[in-house]
Amino acid sequence: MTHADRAPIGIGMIGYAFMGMAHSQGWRNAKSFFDPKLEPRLVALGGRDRAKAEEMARRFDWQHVETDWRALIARDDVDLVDVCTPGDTHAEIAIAALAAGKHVLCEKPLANSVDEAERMAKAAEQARADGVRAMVGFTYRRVPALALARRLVRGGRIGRLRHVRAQYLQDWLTDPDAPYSWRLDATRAGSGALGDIGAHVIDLTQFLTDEHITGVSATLDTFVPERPMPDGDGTGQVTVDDAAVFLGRFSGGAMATFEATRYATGRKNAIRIELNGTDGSLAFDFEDMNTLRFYDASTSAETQGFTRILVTEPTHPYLGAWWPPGHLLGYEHGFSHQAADLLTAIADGTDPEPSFADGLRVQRVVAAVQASAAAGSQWVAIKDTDEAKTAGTTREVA
Ligand code: SOE
Repeated sequence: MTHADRAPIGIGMIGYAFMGMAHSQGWRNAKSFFDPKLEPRLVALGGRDRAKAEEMARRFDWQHVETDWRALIARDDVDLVDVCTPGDTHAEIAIAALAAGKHVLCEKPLANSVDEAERMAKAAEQARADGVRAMVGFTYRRVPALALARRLVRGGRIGRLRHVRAQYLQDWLTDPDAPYSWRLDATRAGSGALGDIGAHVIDLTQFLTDEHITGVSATLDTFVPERPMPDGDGTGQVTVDDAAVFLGRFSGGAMATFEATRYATGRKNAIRIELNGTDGSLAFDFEDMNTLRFYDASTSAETQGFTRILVTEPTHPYLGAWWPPGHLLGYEHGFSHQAADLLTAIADGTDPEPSFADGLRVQRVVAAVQASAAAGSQWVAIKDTDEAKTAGTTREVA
């Protein structure tokens, strides 16, 4: 197809902070490097503060600004709504956009509760009948090394899964004087480290293994219960977890350990995943995100060891669109992969992943972790809608 053949698709994005910036770059680079069948047009940027929104629209080449998200959704030149707002607004905005016939990309976690996530997943299923698509933004699935890991697991290269070890470690709240923010307010964020970064490793491990977490035993903690307001006027009560640690079981029987914390002093954005199977292991660390370590137990003892795969070959997921081997990718590239895959799904009439149903599945695990922690780390089983449907039973606790 030539440039003239590219059908345009109008993007309207609500929110322009960290995620708004990452998504803006993602849409632009998806167009430039992946040349999708639908050409994203950055039509409208939504933000309540017009001056700030106008500044970000100028910097990231958005054509128009709306200060009311409802007006943005109502625009005839907006075909897809990209929700980059705090979690307490995801359900209202996404459901309204789907009802208006707009495709939706919603940042993670999908929602602040299972109830909200269920309503969103139902709205997405209803809109799907009209060809409207919805995706939730668990972008780490689209780190090439992790997409390669999934390919190896699905190819049977590590055999039957025995252990899943997953951590998401940050340290931006270690200082007790770090200021209060919406992320520390349960009414805005739903939960703390658990739903913000724990949600990533919950989704990632279910993606990598193609299995579901069927139960958890958890503990949560809030180390600093009160923090100075950013404007210096008083303090705010922290009403979310600072750290989550939990055990889990996967539907294929594997044992799992999870950790999500904002107090891992010195760890800035360390996502560490290790999968141990009967025939091998895979290990990944986001702080070395272009490599994947693979242990193949079928090789001779003489040469056995973890291989350090540099995931920059054109045959590796997504790499064909970027640079020659050895020229590394970064955090922001996952947002281009996410945008490109969503545009392709819409153009092809297929279901983008992760779906809102995948997002709901993560929300159920988050709720089970909270329920377990509130019940003295009691084991909490998790209803899995798919299995419940087929088995005709509901193994629901959370
Ligand atoms: C938290 O600090 C955060 O910004 C998460 O909200 C993002 O999802 C993660 O990608 C980086 O860290």
